[in-house]
Amino acid sequence: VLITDLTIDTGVQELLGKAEQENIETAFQRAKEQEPHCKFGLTGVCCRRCLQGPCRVTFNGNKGVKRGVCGATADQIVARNLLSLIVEGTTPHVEHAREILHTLLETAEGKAPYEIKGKEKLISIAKKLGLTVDGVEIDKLAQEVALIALQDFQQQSGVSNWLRLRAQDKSIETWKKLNILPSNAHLEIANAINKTAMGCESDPVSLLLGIMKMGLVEGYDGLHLSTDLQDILFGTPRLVKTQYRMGVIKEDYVNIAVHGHIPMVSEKVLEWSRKLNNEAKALGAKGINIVGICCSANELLMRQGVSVATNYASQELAIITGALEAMVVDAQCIMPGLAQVADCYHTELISTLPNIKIEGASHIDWTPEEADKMGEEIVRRALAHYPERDQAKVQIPGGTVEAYAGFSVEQIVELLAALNREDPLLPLIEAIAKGDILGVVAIVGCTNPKVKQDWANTEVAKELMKNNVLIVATGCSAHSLGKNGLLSPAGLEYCGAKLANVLTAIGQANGLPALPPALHMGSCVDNSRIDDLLVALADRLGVAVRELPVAGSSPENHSPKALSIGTFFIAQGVDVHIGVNAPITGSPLVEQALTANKGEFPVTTDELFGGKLIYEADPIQAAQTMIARIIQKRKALGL
Ligand code: BF8
Ligand code: SF4
Repeated sequence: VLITDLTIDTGVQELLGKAEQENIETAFQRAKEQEPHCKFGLTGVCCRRCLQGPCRVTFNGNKGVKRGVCGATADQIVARNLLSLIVEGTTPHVEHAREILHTLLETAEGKAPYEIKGKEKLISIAKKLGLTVDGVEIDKLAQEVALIALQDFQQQSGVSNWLRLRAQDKSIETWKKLNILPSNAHLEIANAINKTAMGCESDPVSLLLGIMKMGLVEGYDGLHLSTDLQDILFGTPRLVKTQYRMGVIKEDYVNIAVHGHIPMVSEKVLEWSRKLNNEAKALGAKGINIVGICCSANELLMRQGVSVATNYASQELAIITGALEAMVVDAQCIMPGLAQVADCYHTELISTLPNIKIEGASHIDWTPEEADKMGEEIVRRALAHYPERDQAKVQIPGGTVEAYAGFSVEQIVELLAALNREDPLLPLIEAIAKGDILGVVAIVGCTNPKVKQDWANTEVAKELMKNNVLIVATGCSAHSLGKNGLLSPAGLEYCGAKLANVLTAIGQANGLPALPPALHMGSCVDNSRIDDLLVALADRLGVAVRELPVAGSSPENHSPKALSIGTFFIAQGVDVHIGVNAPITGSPLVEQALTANKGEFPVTTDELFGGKLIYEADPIQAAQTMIARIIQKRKALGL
């Protein structure tokens, strides 16, 4: 295999060459070793739910065994497996939300060394929750908000508070009719696992509705709750400029990479790196340099302007630069293979969450109360490793790319207010109505070693921009765009003239050369921000979210989280494209229900919710399919 077929990131290509020379294995090679993939697994018809199996049933609809030992059919097995996968996507985000909830609560009660930086967000959320705000101290208010959030993990009936806070009334009506309104995130997760257990639910339609319900748990008590409480604790992101690519790792600094998702960990590491910066100078370095990987990168980038080394598929390669003193990880998307790579260098791999230990890593516990102790210990260990760095092994690919980020909804509205102070959303709506902006597509999700890294993400984005579609981005896809100049005003060269004019006008009204063609809205939990933007636009227009000319796209999805997030958006009536197929094609029923492709199965998510799943590996075709749907939705709106 040619290295240039694995990734379009030239820095990663260079490091893959170094890995080969040093005989170090990475995910890119291991992905090839797994080929060809088992068709039963790929199509979702392998069941391991009990010890009478594992059972594999036919995946081509005619030949082979039609039922498992218990009598389960392909439709039943695929639907059950998909619900399991969606639960595994949702649960890490719900855990993430629970961790931030407890941190906020302990901070409000004076037990944890964090500070409530997002006072405005706190007040606006408290008001929306119906709390008395006037004359109430900030800590008291934060405690009240956190306790209302806690009910979403405790109440045995009623509807999730965060869903009622953030969802459009029109959507709530739809979900109520289908009886899929969730109450308590933990209860819904337990309920879904119970459904999928051997000998429990086998009605594929009910399982599919369970999938949609899990999408709502993901959306409100995963994504929205995490973002809202993080903004309260760490502040709402504002426009920042930063740098992308491996070149952000600096040879003459003590380098610490933060990788994972939980900003309570990465913010503390950053804080202590600033406090102990002079100690690095005493060692002969110029200072301490924090770089980000995956969504920890997004969190620190959005709020602190920290630069981004790389995204998911190439996380191991950051260590292969030989210049990382430590890599700090917390949860989600942490490859176990990192430990093996770190072993070849002086880099210390450090895990932090009490419930998530990594074989071969050292561990320093993060708890809200002990967060400072953790931050200081991590930075001190990195300092201690600096003299151990083997200069002969250091190779940092040169070059960085400028990027803008920090586009929270609050920031977008503020930028638009420069054009219309009384009605900031109006200029955006007018641009959409005139067709200067054809529609909005969110490019979200991962990179996946099965796909040439960053290629599909950037190709989909470029094809859409060319057709005057405004791009918003999150997750590792946003990193793909950042590495390739699409988060910078320089990327306007890829836009259609109409879109470029709009972005230039908004930028210049704010003293910038232009806005970039893709607006970076944050981490994967920050897909909530995209949802907030859609709800704000729909409310302003007096329509339902499902009527908006918008879509979501995850061209290089790998994580079940991308699927649970996608489910959330389909439930709102937004089409979702994936470039790597989900294991559903073994069941015509499940496939038809989600993709609305013609078949005998009568009920589709498109009919029930207004959104469907689009599977398309070819990026240009995917963009065209989304554009066709956007045009269809525009016409229905009379545009
Ligand atoms: O939550 S985009 S590879 S890091 S799953 Fe993972 Fe996918 Fe990256 Fe962030 Ni999101
Ligand atoms: Fe086989 Fe049924 Fe057991 Fe699945 S639940 S492994 S299909 S017997």
